Parts: sequence; structure tokens; C-alpha cells
Amino acid sequence: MKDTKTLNNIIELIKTSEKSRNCLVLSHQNPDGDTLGSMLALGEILTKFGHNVDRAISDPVPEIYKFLPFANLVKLPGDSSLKEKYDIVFSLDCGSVKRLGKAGRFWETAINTVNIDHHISNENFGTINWIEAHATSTGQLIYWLAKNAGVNVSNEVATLLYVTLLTDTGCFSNSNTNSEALSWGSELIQLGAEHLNVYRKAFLEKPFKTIKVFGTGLENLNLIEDGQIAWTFVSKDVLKSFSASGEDTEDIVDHIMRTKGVKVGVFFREDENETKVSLRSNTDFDVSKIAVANGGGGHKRAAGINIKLPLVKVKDLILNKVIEEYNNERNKQ
Ligand SMILES: [Mn+2]
Repeated sequence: MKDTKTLNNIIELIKTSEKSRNCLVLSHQNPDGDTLGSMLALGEILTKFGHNVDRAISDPVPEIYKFLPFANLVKLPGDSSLKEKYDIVFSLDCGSVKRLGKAGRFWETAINTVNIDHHISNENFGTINWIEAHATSTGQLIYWLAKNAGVNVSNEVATLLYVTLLTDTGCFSNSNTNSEALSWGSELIQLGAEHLNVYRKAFLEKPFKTIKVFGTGLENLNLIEDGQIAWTFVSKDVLKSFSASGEDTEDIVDHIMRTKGVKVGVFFREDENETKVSLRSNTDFDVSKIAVANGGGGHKRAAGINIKLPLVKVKDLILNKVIEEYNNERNKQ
């Protein structure tokens, strides 16, 4: 932790209020395990200080996180039991007001706004901004807050913070998996984090339909260009036959990138009126250029496009572009 001064300001704001305050904790839209775990943990800590706490997110809690402690308390921004105006609103793991989605309206009317995050790109949009770019997860900031405020970290809070750690280290597989991350994980387990249950429920378990759709994605796997480009697809008939949706195909593209020798991966998902393309690269080959040139977007190593054409047409169109660009790059080297 580097910014002790800001942390102390936040603790002062929480502690010094004699009477209980109306607090609201917010996640970014399409919540992941870090934003959600941080928000629920902070909500619980604030209640320990006697404050009235509401929790809101622009989108519903994803199915895989519904088992988390206090997840049942989360409300959507339109919920009539939410107040018009709060004394303190907290934003967790969110880079801008825009990313709060519909829940952003509470930010505009709040008396105090506290922005807690670990993204260097954070827009500092709060009255208090506590950004620790070196932290493993935003949950780690909540842990520091609890420790410094002298709050007892319950096993429920430890479980929530453990979810933030697993999410942002990719279950201890990303490059931010270092000794600090592991020793923090050890502390959380000592505090009673239900680590086995969390790993199984949030990261391992999938519904039957997802496993079946995944199988189809692997069944259709092809290698081209000397095994350096992998591509596969899932048709709308397959999705329909398992009563599955786009969500059930999310792991496929990353999984095909595990094929030895593969540098670029392309996944096609056929929807009702369009085809969704996911592109991946594990080298310097920039897939976002292909995405942008075809009306999509993304990053160098992960990009996507939605095209209002049937799968058969999109498949040839995009694969030809990928092969062409890939060979252009190869010839330059
Ligand atoms: Mn995060």
C-alpha cells in the first residue's frame, strides 16, 4: 500500500460520523469477481460501523456468484427501495463513471464519492480517489482498509476477498501471481475463507449445457497455416438444441489457444441475425487491427466483431483476412 494518506481520509470519513450514514456501494457494469467481491466485502464492513448500506449494480449478479455471502442483498438501479440520494457512495474496481452504467446516477447526487480501484487508467472521478495500481485486486485495498480501520475480517469477508484474488490472478496463473499475492491468500485462508468451495463454484463448475456446447466447439476445431492458426465455431442449431446462449461459449476461444504451436485463434458463434467473431493472439500479431477493419474492436491479443451475416459467409471472409494479415506479418520478419 502506498497512499496511506488517502486511506486514512476514507477511514476518518467512515469512523467519525457519530450517527449512521446512508451509504451505497457500487460495482462496475457486467460485474466480475473483483468488483463484486470488493463491493460485498466493503458493504459488510460499513454495516459493522453502524451505517445503513445499500448495494447496487447496473446488471444482475452473474449466476456463478449468486452463492457468495450477501449477494442476495444486491439491487438493480431501478429498485424502489433505493434512496434518491446517499451521504457516501463508493465505486469499486471501476475506471470511470460511465462503467458504473445505470448505477452512475447515484454518483452524481451523492454528498461524498469514494473511488477505490487498482487500474492505472482510473479517471479519478471521486471526491476521494484511492488508486493503488500495484495491488493484486481491488479486494486487496478493502483488506488494507479493514486492517487499518481495526475491523475484524469475518470468514464471510475473507471468502469475498479470496474471490477477488482468484479472479484477478486468474486462479494464480496470471503474471501478477507473486509471493505477495500468495501470502495474502494464505492470510485469507487463515481468516476462514472457504477457498475450496469458492474455487469449485465460481471457477470450475459449469452447467451441463455449457460443457456440451464446449464439446462441440472442440469437435469443430481446425488447424490451418502449418498449425499456427486455430479456428472453430458453434452454430445456432447447436445452441438451440442445448437451450444454450452466447454465455455458454465464452471459454472456447481461450481453450483452443492451448493447442501447441497455435499463435492465432478464431471463434465464430452464430446467433439469430448475426455472427460473433472472437479473435486471440499469443504473439505480437495484433488481432485488434482485423477487428477494427471489420467494424469491431478490442486489444492486441483479444478482440471481437459482430457481423450481420450468416456464419458461412463470415467464416470465409474473416479467415481469409486473418490468413492474409498473418502471412504479411510473417513475411516482414
Ligand atoms: Mn480488478
